Amino acid sequence: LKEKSLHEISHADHLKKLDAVRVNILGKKGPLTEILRGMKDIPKADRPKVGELSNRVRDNITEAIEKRRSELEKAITEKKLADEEIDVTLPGKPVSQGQPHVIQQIIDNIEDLFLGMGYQVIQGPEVETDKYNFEMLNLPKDHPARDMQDTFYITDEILMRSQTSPVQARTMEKHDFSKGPLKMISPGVVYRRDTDDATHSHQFHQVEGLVIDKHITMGDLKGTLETLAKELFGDRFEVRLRPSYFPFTEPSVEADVTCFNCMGKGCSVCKHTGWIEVLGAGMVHPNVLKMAGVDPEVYGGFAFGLGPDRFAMLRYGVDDIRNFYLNDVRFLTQFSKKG
Ligand code: FA5
Repeated sequence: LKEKSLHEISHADHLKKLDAVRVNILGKKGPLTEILRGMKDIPKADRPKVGELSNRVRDNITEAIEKRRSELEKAITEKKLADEEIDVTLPGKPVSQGQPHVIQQIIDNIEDLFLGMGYQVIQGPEVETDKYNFEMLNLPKDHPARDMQDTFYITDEILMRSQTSPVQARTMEKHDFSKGPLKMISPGVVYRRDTDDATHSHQFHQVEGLVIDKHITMGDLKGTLETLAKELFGDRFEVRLRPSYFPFTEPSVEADVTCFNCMGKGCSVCKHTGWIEVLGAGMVHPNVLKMAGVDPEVYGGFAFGLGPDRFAMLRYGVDDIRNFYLNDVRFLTQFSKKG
């Protein structure tokens, strides 16, 4: 019996089979239990011998089963590990990486340039009050120039800012001029009830710039704008300043850049003018300084507000501003920082 059992145990090739063998030999109906049950029919004198022998056989078999069980379990674990093995020498799957939006790339570029010239970068709220968006910028209620920027109103007093210029007023108010001049830029999103077309969006970006100090001149403004144009467009495009009107600057100018699409010849993108307007600027109006608590007899400065969306169109030859807002990844990945 022992030999037969040990043979069956060593040939059990998986755990279920081993268990069946165990039940067959050691179970209630197994041969060993049968022998022990039949003890009463054996002569008394032989009983201890038979008992001892059958116990030994049972111990041997139990031991063999346990040994075989751990062998089988070990084999299972080894197979599992072999299946899960990772070949670290295989080439990895390429992971597609995200990147800043092309307009954010232009804004980052502008920030780097101005930080290098000692400007601070300041953020302002997109939900603004009428006071900062208009009144503090020399645009009292019912001023006709308010129509220049058709505005989304939330209540009579609260609106979606139509320009980044309110950040000028907020910053001037807080600035301590005894500690030095004020030089800041403020990038952000603005909103207007403009009808969307190739160069207009109802939601777009602006970067405001402001410098207040003693003895600032129009020459400082011109030099700053030329540095900016060179940084962003290189020497490929011409920049022209033309007289304009903003209630918060006097005198005021607008800067145009050669239309990238027709290089000045005239096309539908530039409405046949040969130029694309990219920014408004001027010398800060004395009323604006006064309202912010700055003495216009002592201090003066320049301000500008540029449209990075238009800058991106010019730099990359994109003929419709709406492409920036459709968020088609095939369009956006063309402007990878690496490429
Ligand atoms: C202003 O918003 C003034 N706050 C700029 C300014 C600041 C002047 C400081 C003087 C001193 P304007 O409405 O022209 O000006 O807009 C400025 C720039 O924003 C434009 O030159 C253009 O580049 C961009 N822009 C204006 N409207 C849109 C639009 N609907 N979609 C895309 N870009 C626009």
